[in-house]
Amino acid sequence: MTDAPPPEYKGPKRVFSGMQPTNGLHLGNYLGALKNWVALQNQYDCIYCIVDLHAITIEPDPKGLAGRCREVAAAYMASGVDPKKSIIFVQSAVREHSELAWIFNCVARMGWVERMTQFKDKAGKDEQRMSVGLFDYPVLQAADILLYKGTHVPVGEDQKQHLELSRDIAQKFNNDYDAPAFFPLPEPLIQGPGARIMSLRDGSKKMSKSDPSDMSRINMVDDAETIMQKIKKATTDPNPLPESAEGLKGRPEVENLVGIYSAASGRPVNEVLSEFGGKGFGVFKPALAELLASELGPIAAEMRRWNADPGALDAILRVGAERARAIAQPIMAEVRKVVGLWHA
Ligand code: AQP
Repeated sequence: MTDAPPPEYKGPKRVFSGMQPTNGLHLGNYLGALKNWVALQNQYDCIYCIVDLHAITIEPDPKGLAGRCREVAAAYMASGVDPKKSIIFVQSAVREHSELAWIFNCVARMGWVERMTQFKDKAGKDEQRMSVGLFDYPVLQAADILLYKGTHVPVGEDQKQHLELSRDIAQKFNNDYDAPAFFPLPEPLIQGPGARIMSLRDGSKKMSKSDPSDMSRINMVDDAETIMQKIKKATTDPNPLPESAEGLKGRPEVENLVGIYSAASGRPVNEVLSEFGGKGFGVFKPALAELLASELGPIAAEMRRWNADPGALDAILRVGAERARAIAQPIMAEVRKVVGLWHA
């Protein structure tokens, strides 16, 4: 006898994703996530969160945290996330995220969470000195998504393993509580050459906010001159660009720059190489820097405009939180019943 497949989730399709308000956002955040978020708004109901509870897993920043949340909201909107179409809000404004995370802590297994490579990467040799919150980060992430019964999650490739954990948690919750298809199994939406943008200094490391070297990343607010300097100094090799994608194998830094060009221009890698193949970096790097400056320049200007008006940002985030609560609270009430928690 074979097991019957689990029943299908029949609820509405809903996109959920978020970013941490830690340091400034960079090109990886933009090409890997934000640019796709904007495109998805016309296809789905989208909820875009600023995950401040995640940000406190590394170090406290009580004076700067609220300001950083505003900056991330400004980056979302400057990139084209439209608060009339999508819900934009700050995670801690909806208390149910923490409540569902606790319930999921009791569903997730230690072995599952211990396998998460991002914790190992972030903790390095200092695992024992990391916060329990950093270890538990992917469980809170599962709660973020499933609190809204999110079905689709646009993220960069680095988040793929966390998404698989969210699916495992949803499945085990549905099984343990005999609540077939209560939670959907959220699908990652990981798209195109922007899904994995690497450090400009080391093609084996992802571009990251926490890299100590600012030369390793393009920040969304960098001006044209800074972008040019960083791209010119980006690690490459002495050979010209290859004529096709095959020739990028074993050249991770070159592959990264070509991938960035492709993601920013919307042109496939082979098309980029048919223009630049056989040419040296003296030609390609300035063209790439100009392309990035023309894409990021207007976004940075719009971010500055939003950042100068914190009252307007707060108003949008307040409305976003109300809309988010209106979805989350009834789902959390159902969860409490399913789990059998006291609700007299
Ligand atoms: N290098 C990247 N390439 C493609 N996508 C990326 N993302 C992050 N880095 C890259 C995507 O951006 C979204 C938000 O990420 P986050 O701010 O929540 O945290 P993160 O992934 O931890 O980003 P960083 O820059 O690496 O921050 P630190 O250094 O603080 O850990 C996610 O969708 C992610 O996939």
